[in-house]
Amino acid sequence: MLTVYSDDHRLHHGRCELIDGELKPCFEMPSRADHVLQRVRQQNLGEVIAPTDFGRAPIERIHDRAYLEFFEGAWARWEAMGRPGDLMPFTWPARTLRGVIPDNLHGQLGYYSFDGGAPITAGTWQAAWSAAQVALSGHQHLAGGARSAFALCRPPGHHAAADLMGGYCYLNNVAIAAQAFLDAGCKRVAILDVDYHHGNGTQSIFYGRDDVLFTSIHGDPRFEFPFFLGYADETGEGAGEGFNLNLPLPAGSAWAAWGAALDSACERIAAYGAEVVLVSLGVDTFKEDPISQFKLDSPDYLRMGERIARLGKPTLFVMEGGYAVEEIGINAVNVLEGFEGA
Ligand code: OKP
Ligand code: ZN
Repeated sequence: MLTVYSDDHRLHHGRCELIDGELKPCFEMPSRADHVLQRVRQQNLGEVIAPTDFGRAPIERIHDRAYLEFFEGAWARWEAMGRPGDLMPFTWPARTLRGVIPDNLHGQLGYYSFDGGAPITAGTWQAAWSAAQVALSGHQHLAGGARSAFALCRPPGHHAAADLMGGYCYLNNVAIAAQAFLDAGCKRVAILDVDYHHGNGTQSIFYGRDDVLFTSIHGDPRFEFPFFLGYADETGEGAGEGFNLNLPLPAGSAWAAWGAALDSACERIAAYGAEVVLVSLGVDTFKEDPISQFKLDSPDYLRMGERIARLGKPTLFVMEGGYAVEEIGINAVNVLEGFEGA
């Protein structure tokens, strides 16, 4: 399987995040991608190539233009203010407040974010841009006839909505790639989000549409981030009614429950008649993940890949979360090897 990877991910290195009442080093760190790449090479998964740059147009198919302009220019504005730290939001237009776009940088950052978990650093825009190009290059490879590809994206993307960053995400890599498939002539695209966290951004982008089926297995939002989306009763709206499937699971879920949910998601994808499957591949379902509460073990990821392969569809894997840095490579590449071995 081909891997698409860009060193630009290193340009994004947030200093800290607020967790348990303390500022701690960001869990979403550059070494994550390094470990995955190292494992890809160690296992001889296949060729590793740099992305092609497809420019801004395919990103604008998903993201709001003003949001992109804000994100691209935010660091320069922050730097001009001479502040030492990363740019992080702290006020959001929650209930009782107005969804206006203020002039102030922090006001705008609050408008364009949903949490304080997506710091902007000097290289964040470039890193996020390149991650989107990595996903688009994965699409290009499948469009050329390949059965599968691995887009080793960092930063991740599935929490990012059309005009919102949050949850370590800025540009929705998997959504951008899904739209590229549609724009190239596909009629039915399925997204299978196996990250521990619900892909609220991806769901919101396609919620009113029937050309993308979104399916997700994740920690029940009643107890887990992102808390405010990802419930089982969210089934789509308008033309998209019936084209959104959330499978929330309780804390502590291991392969027995998780694998059964995967069967359900795969059955839905097969019934949909998807022409292509995009997997939002987070491996923060791992039992040792420092911020998650599922109990998958490394061999379970082989089974995950095998089950996905049994769909018999062209498949693009897009990297999302996974914070047990030492094992992230083994677990992510196990999915890919399970897929290839099936
Ligand atoms: C991203 B992905 C607040 C952070 C709250 C955010 C988790 C984001 C997970 N400092 N936690 O889905 O793996
Ligand atoms: Zn996650």
